[in-house]
Amino acid sequence: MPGLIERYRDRLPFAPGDPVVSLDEGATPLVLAPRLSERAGTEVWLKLEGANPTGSFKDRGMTCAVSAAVREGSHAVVCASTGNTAASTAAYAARAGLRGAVIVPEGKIATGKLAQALMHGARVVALRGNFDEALALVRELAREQPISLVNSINEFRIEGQKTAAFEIVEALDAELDALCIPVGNAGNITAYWRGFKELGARPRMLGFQAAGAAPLVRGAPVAHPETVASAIRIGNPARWEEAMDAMSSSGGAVEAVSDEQILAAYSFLARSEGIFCEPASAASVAGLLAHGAGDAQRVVCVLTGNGLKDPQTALEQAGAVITCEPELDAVERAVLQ
Ligand code: AN7
Repeated sequence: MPGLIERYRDRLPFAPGDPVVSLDEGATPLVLAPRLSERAGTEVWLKLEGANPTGSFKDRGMTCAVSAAVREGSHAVVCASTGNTAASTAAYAARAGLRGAVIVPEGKIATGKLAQALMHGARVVALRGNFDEALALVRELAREQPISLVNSINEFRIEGQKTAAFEIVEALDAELDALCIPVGNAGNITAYWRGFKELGARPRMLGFQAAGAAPLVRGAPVAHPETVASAIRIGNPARWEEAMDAMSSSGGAVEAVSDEQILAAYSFLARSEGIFCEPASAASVAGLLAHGAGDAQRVVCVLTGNGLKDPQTALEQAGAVITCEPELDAVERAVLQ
């Protein structure tokens, strides 16, 4: 399958002949979740964005942002990130032959994401501060230097990410009543709503934030956001107004879910649906289970990132391995008991 820009060129700000930096992102699976549907009392589908090339939905926006940076003659791309944007920026910068630099909160990004950013050769800066401080600093940096900022305040990011909504509308023939989605910096919910509106679909947009990092729910920025879902540990979302508009004009809502609810949904998806997403992604399912989706008959939950990104949280949640002597009896007992 060709990448997003080629598939949706007529709906994206790229002309034929423009440079395209792609890893064949998008075209991710949309799978029915029978056990989750039973628990939620409605038909639930899961959009597996962890199947993108770097393991998260960020690649949809990054193919557009980095292609535009090349078109503009940029030599470097930079972002602030809780991890996934950093991994995606680093990969697409490598692909384009651009310098990549990422600013992440020190000690607060999942191991897999750090490994990705470093392997792709980006300059990785660990800030002694949180994501919101990092974003404020890169915004200033990009004003003063000829560098492309590829956070979701970059319009090309939103344009690329709206294609996930196109894929859902195509797959379900526009028959969906609600979309459940985790909200951090609020770029993705903004992008989905734009994509749905462009195709004339109007599902209720149900955004979910971690309780310790829920500025949109509280109606005020959170100075010291905290949650096990490190990807959405964000206290002052850049796309605040647009996210609130998406939820209010679609008849949706924004709600909080506790870390406990997030981890329960994370384990349930892995054990009962065979789907390993990262904790932040499970906030969409936790939200559906905790708050419902009104009278929606068909719901899509967006699983934004792959579980392999964060092996540490997984190992803390999962059962222990069983050690065993190399003898048949012992193996038989270990396997069958
Ligand atoms: C797995 O990587 O902000 O509401 O810097 O990685 O569009 O911010 C990540 C966000 C949900 C929230 N799920 O999306 C970053 C970053 C996962 C994420 C979100 C993120 P937005």
